[in-house]
Amino acid sequence: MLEKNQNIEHEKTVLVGVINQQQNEKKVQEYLDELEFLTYTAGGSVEKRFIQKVDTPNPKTYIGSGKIKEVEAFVSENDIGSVIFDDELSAVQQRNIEKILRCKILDRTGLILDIFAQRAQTSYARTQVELAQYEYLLPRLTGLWTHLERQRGGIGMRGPGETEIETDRRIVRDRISLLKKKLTKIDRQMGTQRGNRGALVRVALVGYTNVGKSTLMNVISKSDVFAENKLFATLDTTVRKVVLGNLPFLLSDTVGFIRKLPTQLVESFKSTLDEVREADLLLHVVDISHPNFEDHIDSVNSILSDIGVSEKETLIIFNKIDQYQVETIDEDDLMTERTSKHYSIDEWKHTWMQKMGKNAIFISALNKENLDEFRRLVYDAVRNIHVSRFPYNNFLYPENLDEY
Ligand SMILES: Nc1nc2c(ncn2[C@@H]2O[C@H](COP(=O)(O)OP(=O)(O)OP(=O)(O)O)[C@@H](O)[C@H]2O)c(=O)[nH]1
Ligand SMILES: [Mg+2]
Repeated sequence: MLEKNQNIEHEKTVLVGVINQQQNEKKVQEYLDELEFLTYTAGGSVEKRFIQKVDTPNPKTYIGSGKIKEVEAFVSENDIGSVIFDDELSAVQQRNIEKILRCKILDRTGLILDIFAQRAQTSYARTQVELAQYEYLLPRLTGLWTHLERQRGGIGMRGPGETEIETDRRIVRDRISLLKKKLTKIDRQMGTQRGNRGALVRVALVGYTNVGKSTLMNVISKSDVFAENKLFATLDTTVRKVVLGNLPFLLSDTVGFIRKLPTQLVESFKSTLDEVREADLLLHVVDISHPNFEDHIDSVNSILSDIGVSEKETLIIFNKIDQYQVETIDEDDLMTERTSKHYSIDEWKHTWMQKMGKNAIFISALNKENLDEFRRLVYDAVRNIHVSRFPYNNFLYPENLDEY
């Protein structure tokens, strides 16, 4: 499904998902599609998916014992390096499964943490990720992976190494409190920096990972932020001064969100997310060409409310309209029910205009479609905030961006 880089040897993996009351087969497949993209981002290739209907997870092995045997046969016949579960495993389950399958066992959280570790560029991002990894490890310190010494390295093995894991919880706790102190200090510095930025209106790009936030940042601020078709391309926040007409404001691009973003990450990325928390205006970017974009909107909104910013003024930016594909129903097909999957872009526009009024817009950052309209919308919103703050200089900024 995903293009694979021929030059890199991908670690072979297997994915495991379960069907239960909360998630039917279709949902599980969608979640596994995303897990596959995460795996690919981490440097793995997916050889097979195992799905089982599980009403109550087996306390020992999460999935049933018959299914585990099936997975085991596949793992040993196909030289699999990691088995990745979409759902969170307890320490006990992880250890038991590992004993049976004799390869690395990861869950979604562990995989996301691994990608973050791989992607963290600055020492600040690295410190934040390291803290999150230790907090994830602490309850799992049960001699995990100690018999896997021969297979060290690869997915799930970046970051805190085995020596710490084997020795003592206390060392990990000490390390956690040290990292926390270090972060508190950096947080304070970052807070001061943000305070020094003066009275400029602050706008933050937010959204699910891979929706095009950095691409949009680049086209509107003429900057050069790293963007690519993998998950979590951006970990560090970039802030740029943007001028529309002659109205200056600050635009920040930050880490993307994902379903079940590990809570450890949300906590340790506090300062990165402060940029969002302290913004005057949010641009919620959505990839409308993604089949699950509505779920993505919900995930983002729920993370926003977790970090305490649900009431902020928000424009919703539907990106990638160039890539949007509508599902069609054949004329003679009388069985398929027409759902939102069959909406045209115009129908989506109509739907969202009704929900959000003028605060929704449809663009392509890549093909630069509708960007003037986008600039006008952002200008209006920023101008309103600016003028309400500094009523005495509103004459500086015409009501309409076109009047420049
Ligand atoms: N077809 C199409 N692709 C786009 C558009 N905008 C961005 N992309 C592509 O989408 C991929 C992700 O873009 P990014 O800008 O890195 O996305 P992001 O939201 O910053 O992602 P993270 O930093 O990983 O959260 C890249 O391959 C972009 O080229 C668009 O309007 N149309
Ligand atoms: Mg980005």
